[in-house]
Order: sequence, then C-alpha cells, then structure tokens
Amino acid sequence: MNTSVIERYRDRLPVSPATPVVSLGEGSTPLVSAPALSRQLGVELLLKLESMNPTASFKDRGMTVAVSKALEEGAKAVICASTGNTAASAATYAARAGLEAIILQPAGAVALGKLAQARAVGATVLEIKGSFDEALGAARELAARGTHALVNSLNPYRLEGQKTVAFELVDELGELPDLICLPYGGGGNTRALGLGLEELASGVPRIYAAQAAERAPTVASAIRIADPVHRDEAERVIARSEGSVVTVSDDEILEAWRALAREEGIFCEPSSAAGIAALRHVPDIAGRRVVCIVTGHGLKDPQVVEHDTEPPIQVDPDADAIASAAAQAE
Ligand code: AN7
Repeated sequence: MNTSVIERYRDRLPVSPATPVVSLGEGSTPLVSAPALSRQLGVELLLKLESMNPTASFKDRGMTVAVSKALEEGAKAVICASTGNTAASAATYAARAGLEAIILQPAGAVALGKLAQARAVGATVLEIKGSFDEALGAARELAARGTHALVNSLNPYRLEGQKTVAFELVDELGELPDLICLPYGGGGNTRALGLGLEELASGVPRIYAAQAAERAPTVASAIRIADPVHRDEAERVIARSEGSVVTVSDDEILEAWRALAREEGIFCEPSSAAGIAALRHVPDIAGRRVVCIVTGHGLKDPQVVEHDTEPPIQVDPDADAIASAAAQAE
C-alpha cells in the first residue's frame, strides 16, 4: 500500500508531476472496531484513527498538500494560527520541506504535547496575547502581504488533502457508513469531508458534528474556537446529509474520552471524543454502521490525564506491599 496521501490519490488532488511531494507517510490510518461501545449504543461503531498520522492528528492529510504546493509556488515560510494540532503539523512538514514555520498560538491555551512538537522541529512559536480567533485574524493579515504562505484550513489545498479521508473509508469498507460523527471546531474537517463525499458521488451518510457547549472555555482545547471560520459551508454539508450539529457539555466529552480509553483502549485527546459524546444524542441509530473520526492522539494532552485519573500509588519495592497496594486499587 502506498502510504503518501498525494501518491495514493494523485488523480484527485491539485498536484502535477512538477509538484515536490513533501510526505511523512500520512493517511492509510487504521479503522478499528469498538465492540464495547457498539454494544452499549446498539450500533456497529468503527473508529477511524486519524490520531495515527505522522504528527498524531488528522491535520497531516491536508498539510502534506498545502506544504508541497507552498514549496512548488516558491514560498520561503509558512504561517498559521492554531489551537495546537495545525501548528504541530505545519511545523513538522515545513521542517521536512526546509521552510521556515511561524506559529501563532493563543497564550497558555495549547496542550503540552502539541507545543512540544512545534518546538522540537524548530518552528518559531509566538504566543498571542489573545484568543485563537484573534490569532487567525492576524495570520490572515500577514499572509495577505505575500511574505508567508497561510496553511490554516482557509488554504484550499488543506481541504483538498483532507477530503481523502472519505475516499479511504470507501476503500476500506467497500461502501460508505450510515453515519459519520466528528468534532466541530473551525469546521474545516467537516467541510473537507463534504468535498470528498461529493466527489465519491455514492450517497451521503448522516454527519453529526460535535461542538462544545461553551466553545471558548471548553476543556477540549483543540476546539476552543468561538467563531468557526467554515461555519456556513460546514453546516451546509451537515444539513444536506440530514445530520446535525450536536452541542455537548465538557462532562459529556470527558465521559466519552474515558469510555474510549477504558472500554476500547483508544487514548485520544478530549476533543476527539466529542463525536462519541454526540452519538448519545443522535436519534435512529439502532443497528447502523457508524464511523467516528478520532482526530488527535491522547499523548497530545497529558494535562487532562493529570486532572481526570488517579495518580500513581507510591510503594516500596516489596512484593507484599505491591500486592496489598494493587488489591486496594482494584
Ligand atoms: C484534535 O489545530 O483548529 O472543525 O488549530 O485539533 O476542522 O477545526 C484544531 C482542530 C478536532 C476541529 N479535533 O477540527 C488547530 C485546530 C482536533 C483538532 C478539531 C481540531 P475543525
């Protein structure tokens, strides 16, 4: 199997033989069953582990195309505003391409793992004294001056690469599922899914996009976006699919996050569990085949584990002490 999104779907992407392909083997992510949650919900639930991409989030699928095109078009630097995953992906693909990366992130609001990724690969990380939405406004303004290529999902190449997740689902299942659920931050992923489904022209599953009840202060830091830049297009895709936007509370997101980890062994970041939280609100799902897109890996956000699980128990290196501590913990 070819593990570069561009090589695998070249005929459906805006690339030519002259495009320098900047790839780290993105896409071809696992589609795994979720037997415990399937039983609980009365559905056939499959998890598309976009968390298994090179930088551990779904962003790499679009970033490989955006950075390849930036290189082809002669850019020297890329810029993005980000709640963390776009930054990690942009910084990584820029490093691979030999481009400079400027990352704008809301101060104090980015999960530890994502910031570590961007710093490790040598990006210039600027903390904006403001929200994600304000950082994005500034990035757009700077990009308009022509000095930096904007690699937020406003970049059309990002959406083109991102749409390939729909192709992969059909390649793996032989057909589309009945429902797809996913988190809804800025809406780029939902919009790109709509693009992919439109090109497949083999029907449209009901799409359920999960947004945090309180967008700005949610525990799911990846979707801490007050004003979704793709709202109109994303919500058009959802409406056409006969699905809906589902609003979920932080408690529901964390409950779904724990269930994925403890019942299925899938450790994702909180925002990635929002789709499962949404599913609990969706009508007429009995017996349906559902794909939930797990957008980012749990290692991105170790602070949530710190807050939401029991700490390790201190014990002497003694068999009896260990047996007794283990028995108490069970
Ligand atoms: C794990 O990185 O917006 O609805 O700047 O990291 O396409 O915005 C991340 C978003 C879901 C929401 N899950 O997707 C960023 C950023 C994870 C994410 C979303 C994000 P969109």
